[in-house]
Amino acid sequence: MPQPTNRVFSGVQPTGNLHLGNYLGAIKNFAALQHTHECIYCVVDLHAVTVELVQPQLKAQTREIAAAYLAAGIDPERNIIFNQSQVREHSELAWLFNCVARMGWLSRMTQFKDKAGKDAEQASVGLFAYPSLMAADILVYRATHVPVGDDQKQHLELTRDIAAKFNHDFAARIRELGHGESYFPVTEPIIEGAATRVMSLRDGTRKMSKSEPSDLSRINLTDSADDISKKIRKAKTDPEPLPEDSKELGDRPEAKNLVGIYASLADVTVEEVIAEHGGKQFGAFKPVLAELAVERLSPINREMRKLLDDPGHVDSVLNSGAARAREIASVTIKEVRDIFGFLG
Ligand code: AQP
Repeated sequence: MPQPTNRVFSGVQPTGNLHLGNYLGAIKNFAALQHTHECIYCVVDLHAVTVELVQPQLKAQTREIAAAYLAAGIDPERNIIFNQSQVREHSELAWLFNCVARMGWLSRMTQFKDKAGKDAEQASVGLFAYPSLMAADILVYRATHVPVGDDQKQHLELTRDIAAKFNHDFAARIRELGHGESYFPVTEPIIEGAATRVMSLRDGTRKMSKSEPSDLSRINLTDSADDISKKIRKAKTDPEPLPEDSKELGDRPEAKNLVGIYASLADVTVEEVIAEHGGKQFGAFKPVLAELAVERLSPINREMRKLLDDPGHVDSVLNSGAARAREIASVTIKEVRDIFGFLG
């Protein structure tokens, strides 16, 4: 199959508490890219069991991510929306990539170190091998671009390393089978916008995260308008007013975070936010930010609730997306099996 030149793949884990960071860092960009690229968006449920093995809410959480994609305006006819575990080719390619990737590469992954914590011996092998599965997710579609938040940059580099090693080690076979000089593309990350790393509302040095125990640390996409306003009102800040120059945000993590969130929600630059609000106390800035957040997130929240009241519809979107995804992935797997030289 010819190598696509304009194909986007990305995904979100159904681990609950989908938050503003996931929206601004990833899903908002997913929706924008559908106008210029061929897009495949996945609910990466196989990744969701790498930390917590037993996930009683897995189906509901899978539907929640799919509903967020749809509510954010991603068109399921024009793009492919599906859940990963329905397309077995991801797992097969991940195994093969486990044999391409090197222990040393995976050992350097900071997300493994963060998520495994102090007792890495007790972490699952799946959590360690997570980046191989992520590389398979992307490369089983030979995707050329991957929109992600800043925290996924290192995993994307590893995807590129796996593609490069595969292309190098199998160069002769790839040529012999008529695939040209390389089989997998060297995927480009798309890390764009004013909020590529949204920080916790309780601690501007920590990433906003689904797994953070304090609910006040994040704005969930399912939060009501009152909850959103309350969380922004309670967000940690320093006592100084907003600076008149955006360069002075550098050593003020909480102020920088709130300004970045504002800029991304308003689709303006950080400099424009400072030009308009520089010099204001947080007592004046927070209500304006809360109003904007409610205005932008409420329609998504409403649409998600509506969709989640009709799980049959969400399931049919995922099922038909999976069938379309499988058509592409099965061709890749067949070609990769040939390149490896497996019988049958
Ligand atoms: N705080 C963030 N700011 C900007 N982007 C973010 N993303 C996650 N957190 C932020 C981006 O959201 C996409 C989906 O993330 P994921 O669910 O697949 O995994 P994650 O990065 O592990 O997300 P969380 O929310 O931090 O979950 P936990 O707590 O389980 O680790 C990715 O593109 C990610 O970059």
